[in-house]
Amino acid sequence: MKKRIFSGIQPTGLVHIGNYLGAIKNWVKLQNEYDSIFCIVDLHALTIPEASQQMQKKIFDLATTLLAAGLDPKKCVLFVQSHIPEHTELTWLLNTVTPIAELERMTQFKEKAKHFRENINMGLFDYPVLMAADILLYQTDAVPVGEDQRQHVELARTIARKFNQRHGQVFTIPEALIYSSGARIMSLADPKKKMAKSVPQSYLALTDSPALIRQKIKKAVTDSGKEIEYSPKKPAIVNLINIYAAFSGLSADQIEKKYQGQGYAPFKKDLAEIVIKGLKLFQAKKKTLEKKPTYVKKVLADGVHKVRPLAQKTLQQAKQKMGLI
Ligand code: AQP
Repeated sequence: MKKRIFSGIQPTGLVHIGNYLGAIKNWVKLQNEYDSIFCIVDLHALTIPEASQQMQKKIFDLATTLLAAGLDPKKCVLFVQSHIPEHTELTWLLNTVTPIAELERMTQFKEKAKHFRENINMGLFDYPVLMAADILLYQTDAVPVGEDQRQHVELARTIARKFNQRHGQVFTIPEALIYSSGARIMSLADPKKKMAKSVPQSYLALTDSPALIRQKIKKAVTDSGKEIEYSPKKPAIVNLINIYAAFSGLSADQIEKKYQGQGYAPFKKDLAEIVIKGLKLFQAKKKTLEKKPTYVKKVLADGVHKVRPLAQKTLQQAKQKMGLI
């Protein structure tokens, strides 16, 4: 029997190359080996102010992005989180075994609470428990994510263990599946922070035009000096080399050699062209899919049809163990 993977992505804005290299690119490969379930996590998105504006448009846009990037409905399942109500019901059950102290330690909560100071809502705090419910409902073996989500997957493991110990065995303990290449793509404006959808100057979107990609890469911050060096002293250049490596297939070492003694300008110029070329096919496929809303909606509806019985089965088991039925 194939092992199962589950992963999600929020319909919160333009998908960027961090999302692609850290998660989606791996999903496309893994769907050939694993029983694969991917989810557009609209309920998670609601924790951010204004997320509900044009939500249906954002969901459709994300679905076309994922399909154009290579998710194949014949090989994997894609669905929208809120279309399977078992996610929210299990969240409540899991809340009762989740220590508040664990949630208070979550880096993402601390960062988002700082960023959205006027909207530190309960959903933002409970975000990791909803994510645990997403993962545990499908008896997931592995969760392919970027490095920023490692802590949340760890918490899902803790919650599953606590539930199984207190109420009896129900949940598979999932593992994070994080690949070193592309796991943490940093902001183009500040290499100490991750590339993030909520910070427009930080990212290269998968849908950016060639002109915009050239402009953004030209403006991307660099470090002092002018050598192309893969060194901890040069975090901005390391980030650009990582992007170059991911799109070209060359190693950091090969890239360093190629640009020895040349300075930042020719390196950045080539990087822009490599990214433009790397996104060309994706962008054409996405345009075609945008003209097929009926097909895209059917893919999402079929996804619900395929996996809801699994979610219902796990929720029933959890409720039985907790004495609710
Ligand atoms: N910079 C990144 N490098 C590598 N992987 C990343 N991921 C996100 N940012 C990077 C991975 O992308 C997947 C989907 O992310 P998401 O949209 O569900 O979560 P997110 O972390 O909230 O996305 P953003 O872009 O960073 O948005 P905001 O601005 O809201 O924080 C996940 O697997 C994630 O690891």
